[in-house]
Amino acid sequence: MAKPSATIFARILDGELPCHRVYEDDHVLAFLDVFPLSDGHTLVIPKERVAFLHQLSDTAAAAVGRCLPRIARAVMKATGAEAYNVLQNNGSAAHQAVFHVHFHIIPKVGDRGLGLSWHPSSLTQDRGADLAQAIADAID
Ligand code: DGP
Repeated sequence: MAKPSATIFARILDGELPCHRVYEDDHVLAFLDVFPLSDGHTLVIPKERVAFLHQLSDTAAAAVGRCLPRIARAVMKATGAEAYNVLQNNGSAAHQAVFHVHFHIIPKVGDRGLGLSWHPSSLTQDRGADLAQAIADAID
């Protein structure tokens, strides 16, 4: 797996590669995705260089969380989109291609935007109780 310091996004942060920047503060950079699913498809990244969401510090996570709604509002205003998806992939099996944490803001306009294949099962009472307890116990 590529080290976060070697990713395309790290090189954008370092100014080695260009981007279409839409927002920047001390902890966060947002720029247009160069392979957009729709007009205005924007990537929001922490400046902290980790691959996965669960590795993010509370400070970096709070910074990203604070600006995501503002950037989403701007994307909607600029594109006229009235619907959008926020997507955040972790791991190759989950379709992550760039191993630096990033959130996609993807406007849904007509048939352009995120396509989803969603195959829900049904949570039983017992399984729900077991899983909720296991996850609650694992929270640090
Ligand atoms: P993901 O599959 O969640 O890791 O998404 C990575 C996204 O990054 C993908 O939608 C395409 C985008 N991307 C890849 N290389 C570049 C680049 O050099 N510049 C920009 N702006 N986006 C990139």
